[in-house]
Order: sequence, then C-alpha cells, then structure tokens
Amino acid sequence: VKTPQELLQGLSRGNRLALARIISKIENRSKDLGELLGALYPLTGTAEVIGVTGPPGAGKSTLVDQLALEIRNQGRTVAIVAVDPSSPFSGGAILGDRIRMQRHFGDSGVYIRSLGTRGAHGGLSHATKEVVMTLDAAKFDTIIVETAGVGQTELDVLKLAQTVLVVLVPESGDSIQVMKAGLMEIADVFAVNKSDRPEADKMVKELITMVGLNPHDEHSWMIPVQKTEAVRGIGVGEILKSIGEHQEYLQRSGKREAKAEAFLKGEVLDILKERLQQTVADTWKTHSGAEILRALLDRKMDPYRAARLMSGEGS
Ligand SMILES: Nc1nc2c(ncn2[C@@H]2O[C@H](COP(=O)(O)OP(=O)(O)OP(=O)(O)O)[C@@H](O)[C@H]2O)c(=O)[nH]1
Ligand SMILES: [Mg+2]
Repeated sequence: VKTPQELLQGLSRGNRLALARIISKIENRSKDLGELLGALYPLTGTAEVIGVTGPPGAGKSTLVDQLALEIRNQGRTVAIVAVDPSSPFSGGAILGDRIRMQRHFGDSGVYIRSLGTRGAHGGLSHATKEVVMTLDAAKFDTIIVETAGVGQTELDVLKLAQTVLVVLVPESGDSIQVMKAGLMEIADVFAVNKSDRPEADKMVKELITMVGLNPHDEHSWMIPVQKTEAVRGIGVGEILKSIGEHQEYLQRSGKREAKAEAFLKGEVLDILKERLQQTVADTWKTHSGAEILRALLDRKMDPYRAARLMSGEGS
C-alpha cells in the first residue's frame, strides 16, 4: 500500500499507475482522500480545461478524439474524461473507451477515463472535479471533459471548464432547441457537426444570427460557429483555434481568474455542505439530538432554534 506522499511523487513523475490509484480512491471515497487531494491541490492550476457537450449522437466523442490527435500533433499532452450519468459503469469497462484507446495506443501523452455513477458516492460531478484536479496535478496540458447531455450533473461538470464547446448537428435542428436547453448561456464555441448533411449552412447562419442577438459590447466574446465533419477530421483545426482564442480572451479580460474564483467558492461551499450534513446526521444519533427531536415534536422548540443549536450558535 502506497502512502499519499508516495502516490503524489509518482503522479508528478508521470507514473500512470499512481494516477490510476488516485482515481480509484476518488471513486471509492477512500478515507485518506481529503489528505491526498489537499496535498495535490498546490500542484494544480496549469491545465487548460475544455468542456464538451451537446445532444446524444451529435459526434462529441468523434470530435474529441480528433481534437486529441490535433493537440498531440502540436506536441501537447491531453487527458479525456467521459462523464455519463446514465452509465452504471466506470473505469476501463466501457467498450467505447477501449476502442478509443486503440487510436492512441502506445501514446503516453493521451489518457482516457470514463466516469459513470458507480462509486461516485459524493455525486458524479463532485468525483469528476476531483479527477480533473488530479489530471491537472499530473501536468496534462489539456483536459477535455465530455458530458452526455445537459442535465444538472452535466451543467455542474461544465462549470469547471474554462471553455465550453457545444456540438450540434443540423437535424438536432432548429435553433429553438438551443435556446430551450440553455446552450446559448454555456457555449463558448459552437461546432455544427455532420456538416456533410444538408441544412448545415442554414444552421450555421441561424446560430450566427442568434449569437448576434445576445446582448454584447466591444469587450464581449462573440461565440464562433464552426462547421465540422468529425469522422473525416474536417474543421477540427478551426475548432482548436477558436478554443485557443477563447483561452486568450479569458486571460486578457481577467475572466479566467473570475471563473476560477467562482469555481473555488462553489468548491468550499460543497465541502462545507457535505460536512454539515454529516454533522447533523451524527447529532440526531446522540442524546442531545434525541432531546431536540422530542422538543420539536412537542412544539417546545422550533426548527430554526434547533438549527442554531446544531450549528453551535447556542440558543
Ligand atoms: N455523417 C457523419 N457522421 C458522423 C460525423 N461525426 C460523427 N458521426 C457519427 O455519428 C455517430 C455518433 O458519434 P459519437 O461521436 O459517438 O457521438 P456522441 O455525441 O459522442 O454520442 P453520445 O456520447 O452517445 O451522446 C457515430 O456513428 C459517428 O461515426 C460526421 O461529421 N458526419
Ligand atoms: Mg460520446
């Protein structure tokens, strides 16, 4: 059994086994996780984190694989995290993962990991954030987080990304869907994939119009709309260029730090909530917890005072 310190040393040396061990600890909510992630935190903060979302079957995975190849061609390393709240599987169990790995076989500059609901006790989005933090500490230049849909878990996951790429297809259609799903609010770059199909140009035009209708001034980021044909690698370079430009924009405008700030505040709040929940659950089991509960039932105490007592604020 490796100590957290040994695991961290392994991680910084690029040891893939150490990386895999830490990720299993995250999934199993291992007891020394807090200590481990705490020690790991100072090593983070350098990775470019890209979120990718869009409707099922839009070609997200295909596009992400192409982006990974392009990133490798530029000499940078890349980690892909595929998050699927509907999948009970985790780790290397997903068939698609193995197929993906084969494309990058023997290339230690690419790391691919799926996360399903198995073992994600603290919530899948929480586990995903921790995995991304670990990959950041492992010094991957770019981390791509691919999510399956636009549910709450997915939106939560996308908060940790600096740049969000939304992948659409001409059929998924009408721009109204984009508005309804709130995609305009989260997108930093649009890809209109499967542009080999008719209607692609029409959709590009509609999206550009919609972007223009968004309130903006000369300092705003205008969401670029790019046509792609992921299966043939067409338009991939342009997407990567747009992502790079958005990263520069974040840096220049100070929004990168503002995003990090909002994210970290949320993190601390999440940790506090988790702890408070545990404290409250523990209190009910004690003698004074039972007394409080009796007093509540007898209307001799109100829930507000009970909460004050349990948070240690006194009466
Ligand atoms: N014609 C065409 N097919 C494509 C293109 N890109 C992807 N596909 C195909 O679309 C199907 C779905 O692609 P995926 O990459 O798995 O899509 P996804 O968005 O990751 O799907 P989920 O993860 O299941 O939501 C596959 O059969 C791809 O080969 C494209 O540009 N043109
Ligand atoms: Mg996919």
